[in-house]
Amino acid sequence: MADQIEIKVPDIGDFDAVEIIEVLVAEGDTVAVEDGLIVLESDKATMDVPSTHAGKIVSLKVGVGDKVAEGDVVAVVEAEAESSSDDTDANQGATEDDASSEAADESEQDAHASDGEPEQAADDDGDSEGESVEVRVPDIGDFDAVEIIEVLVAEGDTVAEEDGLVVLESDKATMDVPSSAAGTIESLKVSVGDKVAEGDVVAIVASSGGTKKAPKPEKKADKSADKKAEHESADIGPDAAQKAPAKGDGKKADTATGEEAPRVPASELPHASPSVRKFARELGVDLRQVKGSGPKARIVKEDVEAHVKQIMQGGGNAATAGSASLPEAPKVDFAKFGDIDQKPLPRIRKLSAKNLSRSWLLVPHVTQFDDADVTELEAFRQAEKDKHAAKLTMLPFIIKAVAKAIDAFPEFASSLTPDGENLVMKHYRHIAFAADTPNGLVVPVVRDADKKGVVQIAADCAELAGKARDGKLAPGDMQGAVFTISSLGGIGGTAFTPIVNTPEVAILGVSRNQLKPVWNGKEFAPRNMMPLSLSYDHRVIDGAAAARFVVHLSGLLADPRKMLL
Ligand code: CAO
Repeated sequence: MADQIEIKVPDIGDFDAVEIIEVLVAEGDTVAVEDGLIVLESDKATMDVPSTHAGKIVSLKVGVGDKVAEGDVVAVVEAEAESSSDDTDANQGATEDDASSEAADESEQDAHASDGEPEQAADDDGDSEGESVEVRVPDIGDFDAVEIIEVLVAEGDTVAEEDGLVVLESDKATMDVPSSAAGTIESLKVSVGDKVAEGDVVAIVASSGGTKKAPKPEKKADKSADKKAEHESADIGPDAAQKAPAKGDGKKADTATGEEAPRVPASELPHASPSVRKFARELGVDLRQVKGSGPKARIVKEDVEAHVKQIMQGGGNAATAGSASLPEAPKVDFAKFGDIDQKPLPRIRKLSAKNLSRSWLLVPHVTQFDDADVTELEAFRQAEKDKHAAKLTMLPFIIKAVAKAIDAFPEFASSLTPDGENLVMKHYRHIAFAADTPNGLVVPVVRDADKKGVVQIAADCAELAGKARDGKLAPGDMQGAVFTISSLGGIGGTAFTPIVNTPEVAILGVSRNQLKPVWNGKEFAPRNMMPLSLSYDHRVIDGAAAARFVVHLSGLLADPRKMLL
């Protein structure tokens, strides 16, 4: 029988409570030994946590925004026989606990062996302008003599603090060594293929000031205090704690707005270092479309740059062809005009900003407006709303009606293939709804809305909205939607133009109901009208189809009995 193995965060060195910035797999995926499961980012480095066993992910224990430390369980893998990367686990009967306690013992030894934080030439007060700063390999935990697989800078390059200088790869992880100072690379001390260990000098940076505080050796002597301090500093960041879908790059969990791109099994994930994946993410590049020129077809930074250049020159795929290069936003010194301050964007807002701009740039949007007469529906809702455990708002009725309307217009549950040649028709009816949270916009998904009654959908919405508010949505809660509803009806407004949540092809905006005089053939009668704003991808949906869809949907909302047919 297959063993269920817990994959835990290894000794990741001088880090405590590190944030997960990317989840590379989803439950049900098959992974090989060494396949990255998640990407961690501290203030010192970005690193992958790879699987120690090959097999199927039966349970994923973390999501984007979670903070994890050594020993935390990342996932449970139903292991294939002979799959462990751990030599000590040659005995197939060994339990994961055995394996991990051995690993923990080893880590412990390493931790002691590596006591003493690498010293850096920077001043602790951060005022180091004009100084030469030695950037050294930090405490990288359970690693010794790790190979440099990529050098990201050259002498003379200007770097910002935190820019990756080299990428290290051990049998357990790939990680960047970032610069601890902003400035110019005065001299580079390593090259690809070199093996380095903690404390080795990677480069000397002529600091332009603002050097990051170098950790003192004595800090390491009191590791608990050190970890506490780091924990505190980690907490300064946006406490998003919001699990986003594991998707995009390997269903990269890097969107908070729901679907970004079809999830990719871990086995098909592009081979790239964390820094390159981060770079690609920042540019909105799907690494699966980039050809790797590095060893074993690994994608290097230049490949991503070349890919972007090709697209900007009009050589992209159908989805991006014709894009012209965009003018850069001007840098304005607002302080010239008055008092200002600056605050970091929460992670979720940054992620949704990226997805929204990509969608807005790539999708030719049209918005179709209509008013649905919900007089009968609202009377029915009022009569029913206190009879059920979950709050019966308009939203569950709208979700049900949309699922039903899609049955009549199935292209509203389609996606354009990236080459623009085909439509993927989806035969399931998972409907997403935008939820406003203190950390930004998230888009949880009600599954199989066509097969559920409105009361059940209301219960699902209440549960998902609660999880969204508490930052507890699991990756799976935000994946797989075919259509999104953005309801601002509880807030107000008469109409708006929502942005399609690509790769979906349409989104329904709902505004606040209004009593309006409606001509019934004899007289104006007061009717409760719900404003609908349907934005759609005009590459996939024609204006006539959109108008028919909205009219059909309005008909369902006007006479809820039709939803039963
Ligand atoms: N007209 C009038 N009243 C409406 C309405 C409408 N179209 N839609 C909802 N309401 C009412 C509800 O019935 C409820 O009233 P009662 O308390 O008297 O029953 C009240 O407004 C508040 O509803 P709600 O917000 O608690 O529940 P909901 O099901 O309507 O919405 C959710 C849930 C999660 C969608 C909502 O809370 C939310 O986050 N909305 C914002 C979504 C958003 O930000 N969209 C923009 C995305 S960018 O395109």
